[in-house]
Amino acid sequence: MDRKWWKESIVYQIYPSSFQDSDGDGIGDLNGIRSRLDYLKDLGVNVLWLCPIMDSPMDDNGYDISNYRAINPRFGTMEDFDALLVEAHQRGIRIVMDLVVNHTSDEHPWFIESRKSVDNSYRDYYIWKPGKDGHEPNNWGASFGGSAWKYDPQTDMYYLHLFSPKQPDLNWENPAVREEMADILRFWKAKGIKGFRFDVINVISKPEVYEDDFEGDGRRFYTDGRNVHKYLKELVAAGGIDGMITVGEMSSTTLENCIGYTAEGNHELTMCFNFHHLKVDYKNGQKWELMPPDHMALKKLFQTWQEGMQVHGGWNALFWCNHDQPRAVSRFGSDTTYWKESAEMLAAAIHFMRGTPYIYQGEELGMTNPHFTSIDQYRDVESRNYYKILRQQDKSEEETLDIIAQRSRDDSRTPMQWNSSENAGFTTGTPWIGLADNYKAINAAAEVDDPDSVRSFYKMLVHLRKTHKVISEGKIEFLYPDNADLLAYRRYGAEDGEELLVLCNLTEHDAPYTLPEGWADADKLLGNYPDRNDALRPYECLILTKA
Ligand code: TEU
Repeated sequence: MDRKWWKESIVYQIYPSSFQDSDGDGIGDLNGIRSRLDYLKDLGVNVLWLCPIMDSPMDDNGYDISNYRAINPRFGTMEDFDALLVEAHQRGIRIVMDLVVNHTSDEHPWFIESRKSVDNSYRDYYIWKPGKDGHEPNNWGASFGGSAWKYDPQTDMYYLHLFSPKQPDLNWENPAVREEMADILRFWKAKGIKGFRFDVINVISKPEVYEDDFEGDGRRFYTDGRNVHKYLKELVAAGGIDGMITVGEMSSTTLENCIGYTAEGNHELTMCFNFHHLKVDYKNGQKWELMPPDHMALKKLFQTWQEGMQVHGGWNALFWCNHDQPRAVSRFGSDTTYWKESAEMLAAAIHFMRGTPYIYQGEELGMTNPHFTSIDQYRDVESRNYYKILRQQDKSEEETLDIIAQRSRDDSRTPMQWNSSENAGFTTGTPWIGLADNYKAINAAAEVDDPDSVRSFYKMLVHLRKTHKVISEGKIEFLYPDNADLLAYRRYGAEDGEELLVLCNLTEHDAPYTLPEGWADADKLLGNYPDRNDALRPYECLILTKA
């Protein structure tokens, strides 16, 4: 069985602005991360994914890059980065860089040149179109609200921006753009980077014709676009990164494309994020319309993607949370009565699946949404835009803030909770964003030495992945398809012959079940309740093992 190192790895995602501040300016930085490497080594993770640290005006918190070969001074210097890399490697930890290739900042020199004139040598680095009847070139919408086009008076034309107007989309049909990106990969590979996370990589290939979309916001025309696989193969080869850990963020993608992106013989990426399972609480498929998570839809999506990728040699990134998502325990579990049980059940539910698990900073502590009560507490461009949009839709202040509190990307961007001291030990200054209201109870100091803490449960999950090959190498089969409360699957078929049965109660009430034949005498490998019970208790996970 193939033993690619990233199949046995656990990736820890760091949002640098909120992880650890070392110089008291209220913003997390590289030296702060370096000071916490022993905490990460103790957790057992062996890969760190750093959200963007390259130079940026921070309109979208670093996903608007103005210099791909310089460190953003707010996070430190290139020397600080080199020191972090050395000390991480000394601990057997590899660093993965977040690379934003679909767009740049509008303050990048390429765009500053491009907008100067229609015959500028950088004009075709971006996507410029004339208006139509005095309006935008088409009716596409931007992810953060409004039109996907911004008018630029300098040349009386519009440029495309799928995200904020300060994030102009690059023109990947231009070979010069593709070579620029390959050279950036070569630069960071030479620095000692061991992998890359590619931001919205599946929208880089745009259509030949930019037609109106009367069925949606235009994404169907550029998602998994006509040349995306060709460009990815070319980028990986020219960047010299084949065989590194490379993970693509795939917005609104399909199983078929993700098999194409990650099947080893395709020499594209090693794994990818898809987000379908994180939309089961989107009413009418809309992020800003609330509904409780649809557990049956969640089960079916996990089964479809896990079993589908397995058949064709694809590889999943396994995650509940990242810097764009609310905290999982608040969203799919319980912030209150069953906080610990639900945090642990959610972790077990994905860590025993087929793929590479990702732990988002603070997830291992059971960090929750911050429960902000005013729009002034939010920093995210998307959240602040949608506050205005929702209020314009005549939603009350209270209803609007309730929606924002449950959906904002800032929910996962509040400072890491290290201890119960002021600002949770994150900074000695004023934090750039407020803390969650429960940091005095939920923090690393309270959990590191507690064998029954959420963090200790995560530490055990990491250990089991390294010691039970069936987890990283085995096949997967989902069970109880008609039981909406029970997420259950079997792992089997690895060289060591071990079989696992993973049972998770997704609800806050008891979930009766009957063990499959042949499992009555199986041993308990892990659980989040101290004993056994006929029915699964609220948010109970139970993992059984047999040879
Ligand atoms: O996210 C792309 C993306 O799909 C999300 O931003 C999503 O559209 C948004 O959260 C609405 O729900 C990537 C990065 O992860 C994100 O932080 C950036 O803002 C975005 O790309 C633009 O670079």
